[in-house]
Amino acid sequence: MAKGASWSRREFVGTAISTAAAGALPIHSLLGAPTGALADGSTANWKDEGVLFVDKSPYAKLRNVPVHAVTITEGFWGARREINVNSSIPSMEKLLEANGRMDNFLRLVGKSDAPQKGPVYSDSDVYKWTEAVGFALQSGDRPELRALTEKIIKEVVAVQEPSGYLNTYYVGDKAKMRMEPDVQRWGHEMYNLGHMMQGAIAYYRATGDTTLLDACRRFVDGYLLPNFGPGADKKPIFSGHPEMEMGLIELYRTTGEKKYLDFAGYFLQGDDRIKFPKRAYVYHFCGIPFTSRTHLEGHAVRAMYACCGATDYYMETGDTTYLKTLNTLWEDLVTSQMYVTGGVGARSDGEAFGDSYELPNFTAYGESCAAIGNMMWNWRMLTATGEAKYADVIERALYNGINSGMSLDGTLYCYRNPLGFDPSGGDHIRNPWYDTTCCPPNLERTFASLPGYFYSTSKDGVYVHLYDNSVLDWHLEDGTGLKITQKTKYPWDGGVEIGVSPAKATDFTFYVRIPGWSNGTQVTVNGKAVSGATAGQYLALTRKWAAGDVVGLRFGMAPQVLEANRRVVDDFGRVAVQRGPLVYCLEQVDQPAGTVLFDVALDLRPNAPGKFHEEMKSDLLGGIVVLKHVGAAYEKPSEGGALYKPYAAASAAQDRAVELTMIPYYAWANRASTQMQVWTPVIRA
Ligand code: FUB
Ligand code: ZN
Repeated sequence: MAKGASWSRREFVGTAISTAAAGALPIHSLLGAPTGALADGSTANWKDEGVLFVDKSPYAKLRNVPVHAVTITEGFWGARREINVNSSIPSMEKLLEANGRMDNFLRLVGKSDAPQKGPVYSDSDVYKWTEAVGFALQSGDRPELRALTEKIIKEVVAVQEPSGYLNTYYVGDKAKMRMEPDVQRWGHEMYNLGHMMQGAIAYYRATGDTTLLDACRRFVDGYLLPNFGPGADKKPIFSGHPEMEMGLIELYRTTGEKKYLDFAGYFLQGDDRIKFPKRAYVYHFCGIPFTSRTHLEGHAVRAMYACCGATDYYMETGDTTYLKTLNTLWEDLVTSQMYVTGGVGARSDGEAFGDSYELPNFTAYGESCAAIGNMMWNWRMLTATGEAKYADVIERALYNGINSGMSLDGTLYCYRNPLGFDPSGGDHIRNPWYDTTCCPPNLERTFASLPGYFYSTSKDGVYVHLYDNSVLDWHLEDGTGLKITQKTKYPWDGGVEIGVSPAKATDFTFYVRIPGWSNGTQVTVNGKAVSGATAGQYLALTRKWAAGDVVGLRFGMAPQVLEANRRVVDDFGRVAVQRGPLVYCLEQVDQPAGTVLFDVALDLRPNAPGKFHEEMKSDLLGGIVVLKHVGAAYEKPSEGGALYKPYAAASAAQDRAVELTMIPYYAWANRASTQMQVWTPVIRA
């Protein structure tokens, strides 16, 4: 099996170098198939593969549109993406270097003396960063960034052993631990490889370069498949941290090699030759049949990534037991496990889902990676079914619980994304680096891939899921060229003008997403009103579309006050405010002097002075709409008061009016470290 386990360092370095030379060979030299050729004989068009390549997936209702086909121009996401590619991605590369992530590779080929640094999953940081670059380059070449990434990829593949094994942690003395049951459980070997595949595929789809992809295939074909799997002559695997499943299925889609799909199915099924305590199957969210699950539990990122892999598996196999389980888990998500921000994973302890309705605010974990996993899963469910409810979750997570994860200047990151915060506890919520730095490059790959989430095509037309200034330059599934242009100030304003221009007049359906939060939506086609817009559905506009057609959308953006299910005890007696897709919060720094944030309430009594007054502040937090609200502050501050006292009904006389200012949640913690809350007490009557 892993011969490298017993090699001396000298032998190891020598063979690693020869493997590096092999890594430069085109894929056919190693695997007997011409570069870009799929197993079914067709030729891969790597440039035109989307975030997911589902064009041949029999049970995917929608196809992805390649990232390069959508150009997001200036506006909300345009600004975020500029910062991502100009600041976040380059600064993260420097941090990866500075924190030894590349030395971990270089040491193994004698190019660095630095000791191993970082946790067992440190290689994945480099792969996620590579994936971010891959997506960024899909939007247009950046020669310097490409050259740097090529160099990094070469440094990575240089350490691959002849067996195909590639991991910088289980080397030297630790090599003998490879794939031991406890290492499978905690060692992240499969997790690292899953991220390597995703990074390799994104980079391949940007450049056609298969160097990293070849290395992934060598790992799977040379090391894993001959030794591990369901057969009696093979050892069992426990994936430990789901991730590998979706990596393998994308590898299947990229190469057409069914063995990768089958291997993913094996992971999703679990292997009962491995016996761990019951809690392991909860925490790791793998190891037992995925289809036996009825509840989201355990480590949130693991659960979300497992759901991604399972949805991918359903799209390839049509196995309805998977779909049934996915539907059950999704209902669990949206009825009792998801924050209003789209964040998931309530507990810090175990970075885990809590019990149903356990959604604390101040102690919320809401890891950025988990919100990203939520978006990725819902993207797969949307792709499988074409149902708008999944796009609603994507938008909620993206604008709020994901977008909060990166500072406005793109250099600081949240690991936790709580919905209430008091800095007096000493918690630094945004940091440039974490030793477990899973979230920063995850955020970077997400923002870099964003153009790929705007549209999908179907047999009968095209779907628009997200709104922002952008140009789609693509085609219908019958090959007819299609240009779609969006002009909007979304999410600040609910108007969107969409130019729809097929290369020739063509009958098709343009599915326009009417967000679940919207009400009173008005839709026009070439100035004529169209009825039928229903919140939380796609409006099907079927006609002969011709160059110059224009769809007008106007979503009501009046702020909405939300209350949580009463079972969410932490939100009881409190409300949250949402405007369009954005959830709002209060930060202490915006409130009038002398007002203590944790002693205020929103005043929603029928005769209260005013509900919410909107003000565009171009010079604040990158340009935001703030909401002003005349609320109430308790005359007697609660701090220092009795912990318990006889109950007395609240009376207006105990309060004084105070003008409160709310900002979008994603923008919190970008100024001084200050108190924050999303769910605020309310005076109702
Ligand atoms: O275990 C790898 C990553 O580190 C997980 O996905 C995150 O939750 C963090 O624990
Ligand atoms: Zn993370």
